[in-house]
Amino acid sequence: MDTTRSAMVTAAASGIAGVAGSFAVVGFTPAFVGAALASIVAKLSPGVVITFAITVLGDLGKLLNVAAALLLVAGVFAGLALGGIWIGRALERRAAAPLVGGTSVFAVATLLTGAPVASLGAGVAAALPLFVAVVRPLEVATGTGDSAARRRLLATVGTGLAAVGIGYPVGVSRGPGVSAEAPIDDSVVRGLLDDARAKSLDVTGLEPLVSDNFYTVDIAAADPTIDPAEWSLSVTGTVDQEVTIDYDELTAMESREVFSTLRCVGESLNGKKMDTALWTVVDAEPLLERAGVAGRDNCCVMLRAADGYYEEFPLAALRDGLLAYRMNGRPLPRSHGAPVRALIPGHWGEINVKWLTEIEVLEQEVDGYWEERGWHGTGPVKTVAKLHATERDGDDITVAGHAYAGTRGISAVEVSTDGGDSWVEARLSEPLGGDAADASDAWRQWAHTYTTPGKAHEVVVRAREADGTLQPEEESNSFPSGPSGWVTREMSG
Ligand SMILES: Nc1nc2c(c(=O)[nH]1)N[C@H]1C(S)=C(S)[C@@H](COP(=O)(O)O)O[C@H]1N2
Ligand SMILES: [Mo]
Repeated sequence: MDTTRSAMVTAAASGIAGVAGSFAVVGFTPAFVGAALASIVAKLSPGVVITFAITVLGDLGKLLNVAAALLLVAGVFAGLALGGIWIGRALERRAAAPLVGGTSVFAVATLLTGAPVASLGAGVAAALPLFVAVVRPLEVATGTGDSAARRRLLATVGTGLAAVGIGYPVGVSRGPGVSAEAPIDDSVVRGLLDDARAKSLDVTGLEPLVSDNFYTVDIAAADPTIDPAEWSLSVTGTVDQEVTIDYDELTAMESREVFSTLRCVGESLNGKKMDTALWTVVDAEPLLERAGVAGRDNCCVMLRAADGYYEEFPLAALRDGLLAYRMNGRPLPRSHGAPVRALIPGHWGEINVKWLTEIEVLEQEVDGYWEERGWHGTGPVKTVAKLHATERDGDDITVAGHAYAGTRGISAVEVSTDGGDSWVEARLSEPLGGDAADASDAWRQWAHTYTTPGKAHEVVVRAREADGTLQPEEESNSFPSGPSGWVTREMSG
């Protein structure tokens, strides 16, 4: 085999092994080269590209982002390996290939991730195929001429594949911990969750009042991993005195349970990025008081997070804000902002900052992460009634979904089965909460059963807020300030 081709194959094996080595050491965390590059690509992408990825591609966009980053980083590592091979040949020092290749992969990985230990995994793994190929004539490679070269190349590729075969499962085993499986020992929480289950309407395919599958939206490809013992939250900016509290102090504050719904400004009108959980929270206000912000009329605050995220919104909204550290009775999962996130009742998801580390009090408005990209998502949510489930029983058709109006509350959901000519009130789930939990920012379920008209027809759904206000009919896209309009669905007879 010609030496250029074998050098390329060796370099490719080295590149792939380097990625696998990084993954083996840290798993899918921000210190993994693939995740770091995916985040960098997403952060540098123009707003329109990101908006397209979110509103059109959804989860596929995220997958493509990570896949592209993996290819790119494996390619870069392969290029560095090739450089090592060439230098080795030029110097006629065979040991130079794994040394130069491995070291440069380590250096670039450290640059990308800022994590030298994880990058050591990348460097060492990338060096292995180079070592096999050029330094050590393995037993399998003893022999003469072409067949020896081919066998050596096989051993090289085998080394690369072995790195993936070992690195992948090892990295996966470093995934999120097992806290989500821990039993719920709080009987109040158990009672509230049981109550929510009992109040959930029984329609096939309708998600219960406490979501089984809570959506996630993240700017970074891999979520931060924060040890609660290392975490702290600071109130900074124009304050009388800066305040910093750690996890033990926060969880020792007076806490309560709230049912609260989150909805992403970037979702489609009848999309699936709206969910509800039972959160254990403390109020943000006592912290603001301690910082001397109580009497101030500062315009706004910037919330900052461990993933580099930042969102700015009115100080007034934070006065009603909550700091959540448990979700459905268990420690906040990593994917939802462990150990502590903000919940800002009635507002779009984006200012509900996860992995929260800093509250900066500002005197002037500035743009947050999404506003820099053209979105207007720092205000109250729009009212919506979604249609997600249909059930047929003989001539009976049941349609059902969730309705949410933030803290304005839902008083009714109205359904039309004739394209909007006539309307009837749907049945609503009992309000969540009661004495043991606040549910003033939680959705309701609705359902309506009717007899089929025997022909194709259009179902239309609309919500009324607690004060009777009807949600606007006019449709608008999610960009820039959230989807609005009445949800419609074509039904066969
Ligand atoms: N630190 C941080 N907080 C964040 C985000 C993020 O990317 N990083 N995404 C925001 C967006 S756009 C939404 S819609 C909500 C989603 O919260 P969830 O992932 O728990 O559903 O978190 C918000 N908080
Ligand atoms: Mo969002």
